Amino acid sequence: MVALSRADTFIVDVPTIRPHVLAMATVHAQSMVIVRLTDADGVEGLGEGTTIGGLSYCEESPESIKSAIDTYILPVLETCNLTQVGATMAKVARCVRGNHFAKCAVETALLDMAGKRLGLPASELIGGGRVRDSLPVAWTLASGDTARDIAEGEEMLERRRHNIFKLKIGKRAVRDDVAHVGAICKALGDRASVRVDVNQNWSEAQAKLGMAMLHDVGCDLVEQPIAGDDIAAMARLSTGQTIPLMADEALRGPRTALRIASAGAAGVFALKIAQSGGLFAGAEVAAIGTAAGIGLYGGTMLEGGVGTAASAHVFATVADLAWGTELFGPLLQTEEILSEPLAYGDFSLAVPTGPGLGIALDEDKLDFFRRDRSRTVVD
Ligand code: MUC
Ligand code: MG
Repeated sequence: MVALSRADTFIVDVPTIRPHVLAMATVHAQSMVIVRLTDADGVEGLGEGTTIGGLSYCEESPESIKSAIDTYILPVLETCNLTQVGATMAKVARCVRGNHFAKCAVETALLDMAGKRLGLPASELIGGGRVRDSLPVAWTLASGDTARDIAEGEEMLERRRHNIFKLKIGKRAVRDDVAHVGAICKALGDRASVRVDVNQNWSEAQAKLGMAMLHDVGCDLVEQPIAGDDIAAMARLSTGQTIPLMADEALRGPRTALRIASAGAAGVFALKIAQSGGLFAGAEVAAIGTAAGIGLYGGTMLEGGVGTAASAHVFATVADLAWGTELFGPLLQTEEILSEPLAYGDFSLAVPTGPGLGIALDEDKLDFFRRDRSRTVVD
């Protein structure tokens, strides 16, 4: 039995390099819940729980993630043998319903510890193990301005950092949004794949029109055009349109994945570890998608370095990631809170190779961006 000896949770607010304009919120800073667990042998594990735009994306907020962990999950961990990650998370699941982001942060920390104990990367402890060392990475063009988005896309192509772009739409009239997407597709041409994310903001009728028009201007994929709980309408759009529909907010773990796959409600799955309820659950969603012939894409909640590394370890176990990933979260932030930043280049992210997550925190940066840090104001 290896017991928990110490647990710290912090909310860390790191500004973004520019406003990130989504249909439901404009992000100026990312608020990440960082979890650090230490066991009785002194082995340390890191996890992250991050959502987008307070409560505007889903039912969990940074504050609720921290409170669920502190108040309800840590007391369960105090009764567990932390070397048994599956058994520990099964006990957490019996005591805490929902709260997928909070559970994912804790499971991440446990897997980081397990990997360190065994001397293996976390990716070797998930599914069938690691099958790749690097992942293609998309960038989201979401400055809110077409000309600025084109300039940003050109710069990313020039630097060979990204050649897949996701545009955030759904705030304006459908025709205005399509004109914006069309201008970017025309400017970037064959050099890039352009996709959109509507973040559930269209009605079915708007989606029918929008998807047909987006196909005509050269857009490759439409993510969550309508409400994620309307699986019947997603199925109608998936069968009626040539452009593939990607499920994002609709996917909340293996059971929803099975329902969506059975209903033929999506051509592509956006895999998200936090939304799925953890790294193991994320891998199960991938397995269901693969079995159903659904294309896979590695999604993000705009996590920082810890959550991005955790996602990367899961996506590294997926044999066919036909649509790549969007693990660019740390690049959207002004500072990365890791002692050694994740390695991006040649349109890809290198999956860390060290034991566990293969990363470490920069303690000074963590201290600086912690929300609860007492700041001395000098006149
Ligand atoms: C989402 O809805 O997919 C992912 C990339 C991005 O820019 O926002 C996120 C959230
Ligand atoms: Mg999305």
